[in-house]
Amino acid sequence: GMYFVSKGGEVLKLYSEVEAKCLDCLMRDQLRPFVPQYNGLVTRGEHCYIRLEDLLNGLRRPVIMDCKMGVRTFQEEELIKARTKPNPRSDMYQKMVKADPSAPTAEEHAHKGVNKWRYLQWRDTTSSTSTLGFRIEGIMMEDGSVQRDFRRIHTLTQVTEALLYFTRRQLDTLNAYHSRLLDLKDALRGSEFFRTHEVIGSSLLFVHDHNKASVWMIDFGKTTPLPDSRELQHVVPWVEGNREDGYLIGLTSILTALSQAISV
Ligand code: 4IP
Ligand code: MN
Repeated sequence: GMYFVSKGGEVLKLYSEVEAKCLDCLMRDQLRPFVPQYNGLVTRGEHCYIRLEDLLNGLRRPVIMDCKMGVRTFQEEELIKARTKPNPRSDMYQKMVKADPSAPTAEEHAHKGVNKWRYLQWRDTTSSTSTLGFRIEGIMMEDGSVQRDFRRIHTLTQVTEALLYFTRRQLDTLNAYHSRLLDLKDALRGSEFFRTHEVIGSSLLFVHDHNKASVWMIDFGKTTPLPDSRELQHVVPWVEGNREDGYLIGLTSILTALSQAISV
């Protein structure tokens, strides 16, 4: 997403009604300690922004990893749109061809376009999203360089290797992440927000420097409340209509990979 850092230890993110509603809820939920502090809205020029705590504040040469959670990153409505009013996108077609020229179907090649659902699903199935319930979207190292090639990872062993690389095998850091995620798992279990929301396209942001490591839940632009007081389990496979997101499948995968990294 689009962020920029403003003065006073805050980050401004372009306003989304869906995300602002989630953050409002989250500030009153058990998950609050795992979400950046939300300070309301601000207008700058012609745009409205969400004001968030800058999670990098006070860190020296931080290292950052973004894990996109869940067994799918598209909303069910995207699938319905693809059927009822298809809108092949050329930007997504270009991104797909760049990664794998043989990925588009003959029809997609002919139109030089792919529907958003199809593009997002392709990303999900060519990464660990569909199988492990999360994927590493990117890692930023101390020098500010960003590495995005982890998106093609498929196996838990590869995830473990990525975690060892990301933490430079520092046991303190790995242990801190592991215990933070166990706390998160507990909080999710008791969270009203989590029970009643479909969490799609949200990330866990891993941040550490030489003496501190923490994990935060971010990005709620596609996280929506369920209708008719329905609730999700977050651990069962998705089939169209059940709206399950597989968030806890992903969290369990990361915890397993962390345990493996710690015992190397
Ligand atoms: C992006 O694809 C990401 O999936 C974005 O998700 C998604 O935004 C973009 O859709 C899509 O083009 P790549 O990462 O492969 O470039 P995120 O913002 O979570 O990174 P949304 O939030 O809409 O799914 P468009 O429609 O914004 O282009
Ligand atoms: Mn994101």
